[in-house]
Amino acid sequence: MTESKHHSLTLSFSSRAALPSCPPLNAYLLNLMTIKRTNLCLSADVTTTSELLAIAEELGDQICMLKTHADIISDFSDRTTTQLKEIARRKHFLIFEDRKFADIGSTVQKQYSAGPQSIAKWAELVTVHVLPGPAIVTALKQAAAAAISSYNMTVHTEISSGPAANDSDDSDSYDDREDDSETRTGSPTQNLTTSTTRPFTLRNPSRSSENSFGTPFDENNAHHPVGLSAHKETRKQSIVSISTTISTRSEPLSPAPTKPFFASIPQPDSLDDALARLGPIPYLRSCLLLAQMSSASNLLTPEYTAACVEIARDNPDFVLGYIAQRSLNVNENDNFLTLTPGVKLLPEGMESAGDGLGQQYHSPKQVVGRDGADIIIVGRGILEAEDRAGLAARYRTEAWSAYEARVGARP
Ligand code: 6AU
Repeated sequence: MTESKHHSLTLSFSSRAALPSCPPLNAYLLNLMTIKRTNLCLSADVTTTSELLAIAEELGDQICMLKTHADIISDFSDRTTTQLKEIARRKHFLIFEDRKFADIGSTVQKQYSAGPQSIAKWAELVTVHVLPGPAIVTALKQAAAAAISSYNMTVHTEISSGPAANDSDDSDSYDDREDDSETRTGSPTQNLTTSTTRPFTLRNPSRSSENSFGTPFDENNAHHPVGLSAHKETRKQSIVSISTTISTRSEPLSPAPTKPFFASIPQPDSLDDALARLGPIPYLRSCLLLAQMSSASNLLTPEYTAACVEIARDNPDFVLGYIAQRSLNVNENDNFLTLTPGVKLLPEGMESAGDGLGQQYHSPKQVVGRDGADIIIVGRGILEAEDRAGLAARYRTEAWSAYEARVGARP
């Protein structure tokens, strides 16, 4: 079978999503692309949070994926990712942190899950160099599984109250105990019992709090004695001795989907209806292997690329696909996605271009139609344009038309 005839080059994205072996995040993305009619990934290589959020807001409807370089954002913080995720949820695109991991397993686990970036919390996708060997992928897969089970939890908080074991109306110790109750923190699953002598109002004795799918609960807030408020000013009028027991327990939310969501897009269907049927972005994690680079004279040899493909085949449940210059699907079971950077709209008749710093560009039509890319990654071709929305629309249309022509969806 020749590479150009591989089924991943001729099947529609929704048909590839429906293949029984297609992992859930791949299936979600392929269906999302089909519904939004876009195979454009915006490379949002900007240096401030406000620029990042503005471009996500402006272009979010046109893309299937937004790629970040968190380490170039000067004011990167939790606020950056919280707000970016809110836009991604509303505008339906995946977030892809182009971290290019390249260290030993133990180190990449920490780079992925900890530190100021805590990438595993907010990015569905990351890039990985396989230079250190296959353990880099299995280590990240392990860290991703830990992140998913840690955040895919519901937290119930229960509060009960009863008479205090040691009643006291000592007004000096009252103030001390109140301070304690305000600063209490703890682990996700525990019981806290506090005894206090104070006037109180019980607002909601059986309140339970749940986090939403994919939204980490705030550990610091999880153990505050919700529902109780002390009123010092009424203390002299009525003093009540109580003991409050606060227990929190964590349990899994509905498990992450394990099957493709649906095989085909029902027609006719409005965009909003189809997106609603697809559902929210699942809390799943995958990676992309850097199998080929776009830069001139790079050192990723054909042997290196072949080794990359073997590592992907060994980990199809965590490797969504490749950063590559052409499709690397050859075997019958290969259904990896090919994401291609180094893409620019080129003047008529021009075959390629560069940026003077090693980057090499080809047109959307060349990379999708001729070389089998599924998704184009475009940065400066859009970011540096005066009319960014207009340029994004052109890249989107060119790449989507090339895909449709490739799979025969259009004559
Ligand atoms: O469109 P550009 O040239 O402005 O930006 C291309 C983006 C940059 C690069 O870091 C990235 O794509 N990139 C990658 C990725 C995605 O890993 C690999 C590669 O070989 N070439 C490349 O440009 O953010």
